[in-house]
Amino acid sequence: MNSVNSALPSAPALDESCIDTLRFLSIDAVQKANSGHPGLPMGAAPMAYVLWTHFLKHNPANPLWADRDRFVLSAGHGSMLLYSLLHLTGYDVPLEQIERFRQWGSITPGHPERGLTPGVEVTTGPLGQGFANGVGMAIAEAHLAARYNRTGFDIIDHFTYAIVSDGDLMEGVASESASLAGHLKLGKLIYLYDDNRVTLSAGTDITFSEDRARRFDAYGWHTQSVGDGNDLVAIDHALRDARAETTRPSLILVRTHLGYGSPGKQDTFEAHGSPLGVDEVRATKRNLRWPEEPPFFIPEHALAHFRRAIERGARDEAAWNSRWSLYAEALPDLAHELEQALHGDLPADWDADIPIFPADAKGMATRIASGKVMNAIAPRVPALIGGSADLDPSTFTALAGFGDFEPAGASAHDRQGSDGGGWSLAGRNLHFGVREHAMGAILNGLTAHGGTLPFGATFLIFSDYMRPPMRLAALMRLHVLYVFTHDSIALGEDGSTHQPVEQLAGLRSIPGLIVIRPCDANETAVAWRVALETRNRPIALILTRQHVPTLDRSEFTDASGLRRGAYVLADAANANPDLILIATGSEVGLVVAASRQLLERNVHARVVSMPSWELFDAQPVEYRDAVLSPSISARLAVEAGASQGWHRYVGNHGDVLSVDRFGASAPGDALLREYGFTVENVCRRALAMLG
Ligand SMILES: Cc1ncc(C[n+]2csc(CCOP(=O)(O)OP(=O)(O)O)c2C)c(N)n1
Repeated sequence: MNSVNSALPSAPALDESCIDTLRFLSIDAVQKANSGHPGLPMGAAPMAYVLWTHFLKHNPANPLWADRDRFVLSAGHGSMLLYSLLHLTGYDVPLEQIERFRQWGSITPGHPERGLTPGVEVTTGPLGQGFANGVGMAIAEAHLAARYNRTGFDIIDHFTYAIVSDGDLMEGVASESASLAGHLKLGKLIYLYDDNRVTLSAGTDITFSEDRARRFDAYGWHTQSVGDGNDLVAIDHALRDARAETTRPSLILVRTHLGYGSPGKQDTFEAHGSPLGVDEVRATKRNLRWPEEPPFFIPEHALAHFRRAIERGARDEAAWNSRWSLYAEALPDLAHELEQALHGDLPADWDADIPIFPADAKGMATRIASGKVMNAIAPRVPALIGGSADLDPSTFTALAGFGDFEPAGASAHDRQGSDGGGWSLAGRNLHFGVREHAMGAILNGLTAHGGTLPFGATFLIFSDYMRPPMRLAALMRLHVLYVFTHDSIALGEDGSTHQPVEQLAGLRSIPGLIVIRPCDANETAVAWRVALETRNRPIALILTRQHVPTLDRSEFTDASGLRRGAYVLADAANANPDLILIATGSEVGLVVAASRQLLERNVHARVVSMPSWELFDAQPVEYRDAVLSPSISARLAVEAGASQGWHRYVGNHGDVLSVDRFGASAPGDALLREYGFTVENVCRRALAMLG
């Protein structure tokens, strides 16, 4: 655990000057950009100052140091506060970049973006996401500490802090993740709540009147209130108490004022999201006794004070490095394993136990094959952790015998739902509860933290509940895995509410997300290989509830063709196809059967398995043309989902057998029949296309 730097107030005039530097850098940048959010930085500057100069363990020279404290500005619209902190404490965020806030090519975008600006841990802006990301980071810390720390070697030992706002606390994902964080007793999670009681369009008195402290008390959080957001000593004390509280996450409610210091706009929603205006900036500077000129003024003594972070950071990291050396010497295997996990590298032979599934006409649901593959991978890939949103028995995502993630002291002999291996913070099975949205955002926090390769599972239909964090995972280029089962109307009796129709099209529209819908057990195994080997992108595996035949790969092309997104599973016997049948997932078996029947009528079909558009689109044009030969315009795509997007592959003369209406409650076989997913209908559509 890092020590606290020094007691507050250090020197009241210096503190004040540093805080005003944060405030005015922020509002000058917003004013110059003529766009942005000045209000939050002005009110929250004191708490940010206390946290960053007195508590936060970080090294501006190495923003990726593994054991740094994590800081999330969940209210991403207050980005200028974060950029000011990064610049002042010595990150590679030069003043020119502050002056180029929100401009083309700058590293200071409107909302903080991971990967663009050194020191930005996660992309925030969609309110509530950062709140839940922090929960994921704290889970990562607690889990890695439980697995890798040894007596005398606290290799993983840091806090996760965030500044959260009214909007963050109003969003449902904050409630979901706060509930889980309280349950998990994440004692090293500390949030400062910028309680300014104003949002974008009004005061919170018209929308948000519950007692926030009692709400978080009820979640099992430790709550404290600071009545005056400018009271540095009170903030300092609250942060100390929060750090001392080891069994509950902390929320510190700090009463602040939006647009603090602005004579005309403080406490009004006008201060939230528009520049104050040249005159009001001047009036605010006068009010807080700050030089009106030049803009972007940074007093030398303030800069020097902030920049002490560089020396402190170097010292803290050096101390950690020597601890690491001793650790690596004493426990080389453990150190190697952790290092690999932190780098996101796969161990040698990680895939040695992935099974090859024998051909089987009755086959196996791809969700079941997936479960077998995961359990073959898990012993060899220690970083693989995850779970489902209360659907383990359906998604087959339990890692059997690898423990259940629960706080220490949770005696659980008689608990239901164990995946075996004991309940502890070292458990690799995460039980998210019925909280898909939080699950998605927590997965982002886990990957952003580093050291784990997380997966989350639910029914494909409920991926809708996870869409905001999935989009952010893609935007942040995070290696997060999603296992979505029950992937079509064929799931049957649960009916239209549970039957995905437009979800595949929706997921495929997210830039950067790789969607893979394997056709059988062996494609599922290859899909898992791709999922683990791919770095810097999220991957969604789309799996069936129902059995699908395991294809005989001595007859059909090897399942490794999945790596290229689409491949010729079986070409026309005469090597001169009349048409191409394209299918994904459970519909591949159907088109294989149809191709046989067409052959009896002397119609020669090429069968293409197309598990992933994204992987296929990334292939060179020669390969794509070899699979979907431009000379063959008769193409029928078959997928039990919305047709949107398929015309790009079947062309103007092609056809799509799809589901463009909602499903219904009936046995899966009956539904497939009613919706036209039969050999006869595929043949009929194929023949119609050929005229
Ligand atoms: C999910 C989501 N919905 C809406 C917005 C648009 N928005 C940005 S800030 C804001 C109001 C936030 O108020 P608060 O969190 O109190 O921030 P403050 O006014 O203190 O700056 C809104 C609605 C958003 N960024 N994210």
